[in-house]
Amino acid sequence: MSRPWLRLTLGWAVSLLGCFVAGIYFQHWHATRQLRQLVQQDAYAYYISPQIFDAFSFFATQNEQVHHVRRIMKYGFPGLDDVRIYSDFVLSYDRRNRIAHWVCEHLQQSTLEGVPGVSRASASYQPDLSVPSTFRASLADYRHSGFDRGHLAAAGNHRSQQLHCNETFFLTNIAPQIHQGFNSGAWNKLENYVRQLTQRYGSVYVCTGPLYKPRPTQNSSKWSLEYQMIGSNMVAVPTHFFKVITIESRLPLGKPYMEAYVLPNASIPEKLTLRAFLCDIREIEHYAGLKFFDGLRRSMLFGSNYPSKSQVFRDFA
Ligand SMILES: *[C@@H]1O[C@H](CO)[C@@H](O)[C@H](O)[C@H]1NC(C)=O
Ligand SMILES: *[C@@H]1O[C@H](CO)[C@@H](O)[C@H](O)[C@H]1NC(C)=O
Ligand SMILES: CC(=O)N[C@H]1CO[C@H](CO)[C@@H](O)[C@@H]1O
Repeated sequence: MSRPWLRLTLGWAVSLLGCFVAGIYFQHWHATRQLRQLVQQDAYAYYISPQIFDAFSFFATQNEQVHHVRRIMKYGFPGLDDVRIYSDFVLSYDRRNRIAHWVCEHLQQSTLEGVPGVSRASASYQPDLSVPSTFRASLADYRHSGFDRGHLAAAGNHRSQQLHCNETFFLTNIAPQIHQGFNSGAWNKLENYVRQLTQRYGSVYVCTGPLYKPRPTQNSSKWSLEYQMIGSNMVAVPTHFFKVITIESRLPLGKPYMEAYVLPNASIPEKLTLRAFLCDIREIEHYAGLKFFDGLRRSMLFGSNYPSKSQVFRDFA
């Protein structure tokens, strides 16, 4: 057999193999993209995604989006109602009340430090158009309502990219809050406290949301729930707001520490310390119908018996 023949055959074989590999690669790329979209839209798909992506790791593509959701939601979803994924936080939207059920963030020192040029001054409040208009809050609902547009995931926690900061201004992450003594007072203090924890311990998971707490009626034998609604879209004004905080230990194999705060949506006297608002996590779960950091076995948690005094807080008080 002459050598040109051999060369030709070899050339054919190589290009055939090339096409074959390119075909597989394209199919794989296409399927991965579809899968990624599904995982973003469907919380169940998210749950089983590790197995699927393991099976797909042949061409090891970078799943940036999936990766960040898995990082933020490391300890599990508090609930699965209308889960929405943003670039630096994840939330569940309450269509009936037009505000979130919960918003989860993972804070690290790097995201707090901020990058020059990234600022909340260049962000603006806006409705999230991905929410169906029937269930969407609008800017007009808040106008002249007497309430602040209060952040659930704080803008100051997301300063590594302008997009991250911008997204905290979507009305899905906003709730009506009293200005005096709350949004500009105790709530702000709580947000600062969470950032201090992050500076000190390095990795902090925060879940924030509204509560609608019933009160005993005059006769005390019955309970009733009353809350305001603002604007033509009837955006609920929660009676309380909560933050559930999980602090990861710096020590290898160290246990995470967990604590929670509940603040009434009211003007809170400045002399009250945050410590006065420490709350049993099970109480929040009871009123919110959520389950926090279910991925952590509670018995594994330091402080999981919810002491009335916060160990961590002592460092900051
Ligand atoms: C952030 O929001 C501002 C104002 O809405 C807009 O001009 C800017 O392009 C946004 N930046 C990014 C990165 O999305
Ligand atoms: C309290 O109880 C009395 C009768 O015992 C009843 O007439 C009244 O309506 C009750 N008030 C409320 C607020 O339920
Ligand atoms: C405006 C409003 O509804 N404020 C409420 C916030 O929550 C506290 C505690 O339930 C109520 O006392 C306020 O009336």
